[in-house]
Amino acid sequence: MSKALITGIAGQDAAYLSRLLLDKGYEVVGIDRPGRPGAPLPRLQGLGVAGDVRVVGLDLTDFSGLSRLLEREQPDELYNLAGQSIVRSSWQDPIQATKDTAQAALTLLEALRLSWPSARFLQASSSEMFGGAKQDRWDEATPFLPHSPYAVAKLFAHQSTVNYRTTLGLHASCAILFNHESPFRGTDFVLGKIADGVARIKLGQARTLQLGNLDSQRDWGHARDYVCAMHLMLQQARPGDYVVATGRTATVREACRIAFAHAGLAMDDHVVVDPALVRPGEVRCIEADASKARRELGWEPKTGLEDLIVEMVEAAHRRGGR
Ligand code: F7E
Repeated sequence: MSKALITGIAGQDAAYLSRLLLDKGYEVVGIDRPGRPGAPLPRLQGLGVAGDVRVVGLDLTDFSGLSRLLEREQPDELYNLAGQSIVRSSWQDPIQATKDTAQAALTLLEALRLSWPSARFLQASSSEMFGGAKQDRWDEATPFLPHSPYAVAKLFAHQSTVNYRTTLGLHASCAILFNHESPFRGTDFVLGKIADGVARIKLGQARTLQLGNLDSQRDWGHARDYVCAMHLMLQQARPGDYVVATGRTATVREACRIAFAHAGLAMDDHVVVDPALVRPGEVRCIEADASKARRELGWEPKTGLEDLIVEMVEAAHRRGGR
């Protein structure tokens, strides 16, 4: 039986990855923040796997704690999905964001190198690392130009992973993940906020939905599909870096129209632009090119934008708004 260690076990991606790996017969151990022993993990519960994942609490910058954990668990695969994920919040506490994302990844890599180098390592990198890249098509060769403390920290973790692979020979890979969502997404993210807002309007709990830049563009996929790419990456004989995206870019306005139309509502009657929500230094995403993942991994996203949004709106409606 293969064993996987997953950091950030409370998060959306860890829930889908746990489900995938358990279905494949893996033993799954999750790492949560310390000081939350026995705390409920609603996303694991939502996918029916809370009882099947063994959870340990550990600070990911605790080098000796991580080394002891690796020696004890001896995992075949280690997925680093931990870190603060709200880009805007990284401006409020850039030092903590850097510790959680950059220092934690380096500590994991160093503990792996010294204690259990045979494990295969996956770093969850982000398309935010491209930031202000001038190209219209973003792939693995596009130069990085990070725009936020979040993106700078992600880039440090990404380059450290590349470094441990190319210089020290670890089987270490980076999934350069574009936006990926699911019904587990909270209202800090635009699709989660739209799904929640539409459900609340439909249920008569609200009349308007305040949003920022409606012309902003993103490539949105389903988290359930993206964890399949992560798993496939660690099954390859040679490690590497892969863009994980659908290849379809849409505006926030388009996502909104799909969500409101599904609920039988007219977006223009309810959406209000709040200038305070418009981001300065917005990341511009024109087109993501995931052809390397399709070609080398045989990976294909199964869920399109419409189905993703419908799943999110229906889940928010069932929850009865938040
Ligand atoms: O913003 C615009 C906003 O907050 C998407 C994280 O998973 O993906 C995510 O980061 C777009 C932006 O995600 C609102 O300006 C308009 O253009 O859903 P988001 P994000 O910042 O792209 C990357 C790849 C990650 O790595 C991150 O961890 O939507 N937008 N109006 C809004 N965004 C929010 N949150 N709220 C609004 O009212």
